[in-house]
Amino acid sequence: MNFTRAIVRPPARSFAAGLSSAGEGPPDVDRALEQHAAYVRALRDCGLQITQLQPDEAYPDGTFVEDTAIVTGRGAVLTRPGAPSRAGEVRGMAQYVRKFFAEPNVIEAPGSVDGGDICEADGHFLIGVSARTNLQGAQQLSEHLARMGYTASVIDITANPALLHLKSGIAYLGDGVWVADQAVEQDLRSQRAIEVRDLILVPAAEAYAANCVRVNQVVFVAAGYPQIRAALQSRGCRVVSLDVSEFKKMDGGLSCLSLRF
Ligand code: CIR
Repeated sequence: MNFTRAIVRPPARSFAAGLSSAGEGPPDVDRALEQHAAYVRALRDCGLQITQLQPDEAYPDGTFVEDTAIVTGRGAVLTRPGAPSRAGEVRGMAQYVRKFFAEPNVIEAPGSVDGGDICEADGHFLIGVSARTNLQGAQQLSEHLARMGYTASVIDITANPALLHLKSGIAYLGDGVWVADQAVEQDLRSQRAIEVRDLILVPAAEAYAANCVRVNQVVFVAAGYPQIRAALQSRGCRVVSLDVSEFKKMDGGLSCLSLRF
């Protein structure tokens, strides 16, 4: 898929009050803003037009915009995030999603979905059932996607608490190429509806780097993970390394910082 647009929201001054299990201490907000600006520049360098929302002090996790909507080539779904402190983020995002997608579908209670649990691979959507995305949410999302002509299947990651979201542990790079954490490798390989032609297994020491993102002709990878970088380059990928250390402190990564479509 060729992306032409992205929606982003820089972190608010309240960023450090967001949810985190990383145990790495509070993020430096000024540094996070610089890292976010570099991320946005990298998206622009890929030819994307950027819609940049204002930081919102009321939502310290609001910079992780990916969790609030699923945007596809055929329509959008506004999510219902699984963390109560993040529920209100969707309202702020909805008006922007509606600028680009007429009548987005919505996830309703008791369903919950975080966009970080959704991974698209050539028209098939893997839906992670996690501490944030429940079965009812996965079911509702599957039905919305089916009406758009997509297929979907579920991967249950609840037995892997180290993975906040499905995409904390996998990334699809196109052409049957996957990056995966060992914890989800077998689940991924057992999926019938996807092609796993090449799987880059992420070493435990570089687990965070599993959350990489293909943006048109390049792959964004977190800086500081040389094995993943080398594995991608050896396959001919053009890698863009981005320092997201301050977002890692808040359990976030490269994919969660934008909605790409
Ligand atoms: C949270 O716990 O919701 C945020 N601190 C991090 C969300 C990261 N989102 C993502 O990976 N899609």
